[in-house]
Amino acid sequence: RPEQPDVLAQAEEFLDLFEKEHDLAGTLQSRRRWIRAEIEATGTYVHTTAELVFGARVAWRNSARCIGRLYWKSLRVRDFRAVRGSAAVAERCVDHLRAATNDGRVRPTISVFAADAPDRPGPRIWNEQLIRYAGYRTEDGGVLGDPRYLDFTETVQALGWRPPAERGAFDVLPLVIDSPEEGTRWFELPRSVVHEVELHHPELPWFAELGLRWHTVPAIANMTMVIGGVAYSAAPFNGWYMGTEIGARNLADHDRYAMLPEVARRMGLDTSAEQTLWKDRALVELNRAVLHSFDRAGATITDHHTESERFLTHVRREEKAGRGCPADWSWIVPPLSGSLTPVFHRYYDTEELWPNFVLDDDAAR
Ligand code: HEM
Ligand code: NRG
Repeated sequence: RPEQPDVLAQAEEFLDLFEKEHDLAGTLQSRRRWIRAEIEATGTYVHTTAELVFGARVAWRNSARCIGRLYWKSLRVRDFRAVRGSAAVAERCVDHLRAATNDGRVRPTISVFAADAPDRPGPRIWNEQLIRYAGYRTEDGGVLGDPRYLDFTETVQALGWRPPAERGAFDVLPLVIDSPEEGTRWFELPRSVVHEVELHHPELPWFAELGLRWHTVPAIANMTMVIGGVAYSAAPFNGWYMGTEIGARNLADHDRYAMLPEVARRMGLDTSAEQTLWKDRALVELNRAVLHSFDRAGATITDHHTESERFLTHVRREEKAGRGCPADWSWIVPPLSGSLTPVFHRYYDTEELWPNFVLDDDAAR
């Protein structure tokens, strides 16, 4: 097996880290021998529960694009490594949403399904996130719903999913799960686990008439978690939203819901020239509506100022612990009022550390 030395080297490196951060220096000799033998026999090895929990938390800690890492130690890890069939995975994902949503008081959570083994790949979740909205091409050449999921919506329809009789801008897509045992199947999410917030504005009464809404929980489902050379290809995780993700990107980007022209028109802004800054003004009100509505609904959300301060607290804590904190400036700086947040005014380590999350395509490391 050509991948063996690589797995072994990565396992050793992970055990080093585990020992170091648990004050166990040099005490895991028998565990190391065991892992070596297991890799020789099977090409891979099975993490202990403690290794899995630590590994998942550190994978979050090492996610250079994530501004929300201050609470990495409190990640809840659900161990479903014995689960590999498509239907069983879907059932646990539904459960994940229920537990993580917690009636709106969101809890950072990861569910870990069967890992890839040399002769037996683990299950895969095709959805980018557990909750996403369908996008449909309309007869007039426009799009209804989220344009980002036009292709995915077509794919699930080809698999047999049927959109609601009356299509809307926020139709929740089904889960699509692929496993070697059961193949590719789709599963409708029960409405009861899809917590959503209807958007309104603290001062602009017409805002609610736009009919905008968003789901409370962002749960990334298509990344592979790599711990000590073991690839967990299905390991959906969630935290809570930073408001700008919804207000400055999902609802504002011209290739997403593109709401700025409509918001500006309703605000009565002069849209005849860029230099009136009508886009900027509409963007602020859209973001205020997101934060205000989530708050009113008792749904966890943070603003970009608070989350930026927290992130720098995290960086300082990591330095105190004798660690660097890899961060990707272009992802960390919020897409609204960047220079008003302290994360804008500095540079970061860029070294890639493991464990980590990778997008499926480059999961090989
Ligand atoms: C990316 C915030 C929790 C892992 C991001 C981004 C934000 C963010 C704003 C950038 C997203 C974008 O621009 O599209 C938060 C907040 C959290 C949180 C506020 C609250 C607790 C978590 C958790 C994990 C995680 C629990 C994993 C266990 C990641 C990863 C990315 C990311 C891997 C990069 C995703 C990609 O490459 O597309 N996060 N996050 N985050 N976060 Fe977090
Ligand atoms: N921007 C994406 C979500 C990416 C991850 N963001 C988080 N992750 N907050 C969107 O849906 O808008 N998290 O695990 O909390």
